[in-house]
Amino acid sequence: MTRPTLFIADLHLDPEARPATVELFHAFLRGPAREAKHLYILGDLFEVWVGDDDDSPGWESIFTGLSELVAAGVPASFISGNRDFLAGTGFTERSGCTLLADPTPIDLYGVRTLLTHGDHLCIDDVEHLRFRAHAAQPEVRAAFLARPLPERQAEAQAMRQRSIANKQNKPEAIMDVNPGAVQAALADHEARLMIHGHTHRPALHGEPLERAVLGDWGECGSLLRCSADGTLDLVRLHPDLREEVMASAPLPGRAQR
Ligand SMILES: [Mn+2]
Repeated sequence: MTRPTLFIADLHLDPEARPATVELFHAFLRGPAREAKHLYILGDLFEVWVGDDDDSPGWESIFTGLSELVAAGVPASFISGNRDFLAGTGFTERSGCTLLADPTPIDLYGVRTLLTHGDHLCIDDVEHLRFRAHAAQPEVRAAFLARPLPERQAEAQAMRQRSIANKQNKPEAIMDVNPGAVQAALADHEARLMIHGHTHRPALHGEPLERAVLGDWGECGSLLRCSADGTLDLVRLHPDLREEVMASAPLPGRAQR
């Protein structure tokens, strides 16, 4: 029997501030993730990632957990988010994950599906996109990575404070994906379905299903499971690993085989 494919995003792992979420992630990696055909992590795995040389205590166990999953025969792929876009080859070597471009189309049991973190679809948030474009420049990245680790950590901390303050002044709609940007991305990649995170608004949109949005992790986890028979389940993962199905939909227009 073909195994299900799992998608997660926005864990915002922070071993110091939120150890319980890290514990739940470990339990997930040792438990439900082991049944998967493939695990896709669609960005913001870390609350913040300031460079692959970050050896803060706590990260290592997360890398070990991921590499144990991969060693057990479950490939894991990672698309970086706006919190961990500096994850590079050091991250992939330490975790065993494959790094994918944002966006990346995949064949999901016969359905062409576009995977993305999702923040590039929030085109109404001009300020955020300006920052992303700036930070994506190779020379800007190199200059930031050349600074001492403690300095980068302090800068990231300051940016987070500013971002929290900023969000309070932004209308809700600005921070959601733009429907036109979603349609354009689907058309560009000739995809039927999109799966993304970032907005922390877990839902299955469209009939037939067109867009699946992953939830963020806190006390509970959130995952999207696509079974080989073509059913997508949006699942809340409780701390005791109990799974609560929040929404279900069939894969859209699956090619007959
Ligand atoms: Mn994000």
